[in-house]
Amino acid sequence: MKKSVYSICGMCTVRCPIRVEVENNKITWIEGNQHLLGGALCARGAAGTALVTDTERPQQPLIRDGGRGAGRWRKVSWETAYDYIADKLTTIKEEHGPESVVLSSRGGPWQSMYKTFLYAYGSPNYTNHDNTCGNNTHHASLSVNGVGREGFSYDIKNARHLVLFGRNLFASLQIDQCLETLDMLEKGGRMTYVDVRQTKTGVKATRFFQVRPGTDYALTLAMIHEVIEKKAFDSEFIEQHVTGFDELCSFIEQYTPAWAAKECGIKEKDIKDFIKEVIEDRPGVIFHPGWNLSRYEDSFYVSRSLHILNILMGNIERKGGLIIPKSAGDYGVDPIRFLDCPVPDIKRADGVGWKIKHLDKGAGMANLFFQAMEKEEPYPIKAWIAMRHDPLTAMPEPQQQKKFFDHCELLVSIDTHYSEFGWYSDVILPEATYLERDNPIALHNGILPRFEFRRKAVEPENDTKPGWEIFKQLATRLNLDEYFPYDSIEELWEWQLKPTGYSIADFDEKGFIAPKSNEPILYDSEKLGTCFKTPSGKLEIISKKLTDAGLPSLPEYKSPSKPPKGMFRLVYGRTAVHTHGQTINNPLLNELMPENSVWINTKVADKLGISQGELVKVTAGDNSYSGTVKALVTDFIHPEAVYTVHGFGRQIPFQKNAYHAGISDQKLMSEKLDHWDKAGGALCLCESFVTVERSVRNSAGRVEL
Ligand SMILES: Nc1nc2c(c(=O)[nH]1)N[C@H]1C(S)=C(S)[C@@H](COP(=O)(O)OP(=O)(O)OC[C@H]3O[C@@H](n4cnc5c(=O)[nH]c(N)nc54)[C@H](O)[C@@H]3O)O[C@H]1N2
Ligand SMILES: Nc1nc2c(c(=O)[nH]1)N[C@H]1C(S)=C(S)[C@@H](COP(=O)(O)OP(=O)(O)OC[C@H]3O[C@@H](n4cnc5c(=O)[nH]c(N)nc54)[C@H](O)[C@@H]3O)O[C@H]1N2
Ligand code: SF4
Ligand SMILES: [Mo]
Repeated sequence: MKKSVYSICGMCTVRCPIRVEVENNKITWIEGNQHLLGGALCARGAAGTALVTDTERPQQPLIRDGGRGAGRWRKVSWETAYDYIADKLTTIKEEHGPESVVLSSRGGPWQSMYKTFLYAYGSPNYTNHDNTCGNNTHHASLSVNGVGREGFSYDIKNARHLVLFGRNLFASLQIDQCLETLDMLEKGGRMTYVDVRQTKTGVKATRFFQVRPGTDYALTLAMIHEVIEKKAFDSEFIEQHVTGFDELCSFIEQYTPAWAAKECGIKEKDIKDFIKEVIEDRPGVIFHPGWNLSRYEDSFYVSRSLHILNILMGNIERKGGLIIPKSAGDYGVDPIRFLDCPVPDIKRADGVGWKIKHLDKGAGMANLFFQAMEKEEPYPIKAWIAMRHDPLTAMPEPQQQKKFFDHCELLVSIDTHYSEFGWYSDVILPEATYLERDNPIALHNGILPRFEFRRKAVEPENDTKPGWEIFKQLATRLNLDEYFPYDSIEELWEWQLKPTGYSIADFDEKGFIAPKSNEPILYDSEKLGTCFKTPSGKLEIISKKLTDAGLPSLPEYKSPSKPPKGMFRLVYGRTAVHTHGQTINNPLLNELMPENSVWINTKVADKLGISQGELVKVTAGDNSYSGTVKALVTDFIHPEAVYTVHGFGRQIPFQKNAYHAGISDQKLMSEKLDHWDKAGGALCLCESFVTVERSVRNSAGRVEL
């Protein structure tokens, strides 16, 4: 029997809309939803077929038999696993209080389910991956605009100039934005790309700045300087919506393009020429504020200054600029319902919200729970449930983390794969893959909002279960049933959709429900004035929230330290064909990229006697870890830096393709678990230095015995 199913890709958390063809419960084709993506999909999206058939993922619930990490697992029924977890959670609650449980997840539109479970159980300690991803960007936007990272959509298609600071769009993919960028470039638009190395995005750009690592703030300051000097800003917009412009003007005087050129290692004339282009293209110039900016000590301020540049352009709520995402309500449709439970009124164990007041307490800071585990301050942490989160891959120093996790009595991994955390945990609950399960309905806010949901394409290959069922079952055993008012997914969908007047059948035609009108709504200036949730209600160049926290809004620029002699700054990123560590073992994607390499500048490599493709040994600054991979020798990386792709160097013996293939960047980041940006709340992952040497394993170096 053949069928076609609209769903949502789950190979990464971008969640592209897809259409899946199925024949006799086998997937024969996956493509991007024609109505939204014209069929486009990335390699990982297409490799979803291999995820379903992958036999090296957990196939039934597992309870640890040997020591943590020893890999001895007892196969158990779902009933046994649920009972085991519920019993432990009940005892932990009695002995240490409900707040001693942390639940981390990957965020996203389904997080209300996980939060509801945790909050109903009685713990405020929800967290996610954002301390190693978008925290700096999120808090930068909050401090300037009063809305978080998701507070703007980018109208790239209609822009005239897209400016990207290490936002490597064509490798660190988001398919709809890639398509829009290609359209924009084809229409004659421009793209400026800034990185310490050349990338898939840089080669498509009309202007490329290769900067010294960690000097982006200098470049953004010079750009602001030049925009102000050339009066290339929207004074009417600033007058109406912005505070702190005069302070900015006096602060910026010292940061000339000539100064920045020296600092960043680029040409003064190129900065000035860039601003000439900006003047021609304004207001359709988008300064992308970054995504994963867990990089440098001042990355938060880089993102803030990119927001300030957007403000100067006056591009907010303008065609080709930053658009406030519209919800169903803007189109006269009542919102869908989500599972919900108030956050328990207990101080968070990571200190966010009471000790650290200026950071968003929604997800707090995952790494700060480790201190609570060790010191039992403000109270003990005794359990960690990781739902679609792999702390040992996502955060640095996994060996150190394991010592902290040993203070816990219960570690649960709810995952489709064996994650590094799962392998170290006590119970693995295997979730059915995204192609084998339904998900609750989600709201996709955007320039054009839509309701969407993930629909099961095939029956599960193994004894795995969907998340909505896992949380319902656990909730039932803990007497939290009232927060999960459904027995089947159909009942949950119906409950969610009730206020909207739509039914599930309304998704059949296109796979989503969008407002009838295809015309984006743009708020007028008056309505716009009500959108910025800052203390003053305006866009704040000088943020009251930061000032109250004793933090500067416009700090003086500090030059990043040079690598110690014989060392290199380790920079990292993604490849278009893998998602973090989770796809390394996928047979199709592993074939495309079985291991990572280390990029190193040609001149530096020459000095070290390293040739193209030779093996090099890379060692962490504190000698705690080293790994050997091939060198990629290129002119197109700054000599102070070496670069590698994140996700490799995995240590799960069951994953034969991935096991010990390549090096693990998180293990090379010594002493970074507690090195974080106090203003932005993200770890400073690029503030790590490593040594690189020619490996003795190269043939010419081998000694005949
Ligand atoms: N050193 C270093 N650290 C980094 C990064 C880096 O580049 N270098 N990148 C940072 C960034 S940007 C991010 S976002 C984080 C990512 O860190 P994480 O959020 O931990 O990583 P993911 O790979 O997205 O997924 C986590 C887990 O979700 C599982 N998973 C995938 N699909 C499903 C599903 O459908 N259901 C369930 N239950 N589980 C599923 C995967 O198997 C994986 O084990 O890492 C950050 N940390
Ligand atoms: N294929 C694929 N796509 C993905 C993901 C994936 O795993 N795989 N993950 C998704 C997620 S979770 C995220 S957060 C996004 C991340 O998307 P991006 O924010 O674009 O992040 P990275 O890939 O980490 O890009 C890092 C780039 O920053 C550069 N860089 C390092 N130091 C500097 C510097 O000093 N200045 C500048 N200007 N650049 C510097 C690096 O060389 C690298 O090219 O990608 C998303 N898309
Ligand atoms: S970017 Fe690729 S892997 Fe991620 S959701 Fe879209 S198609 Fe899937
Ligand atoms: Mo991320």
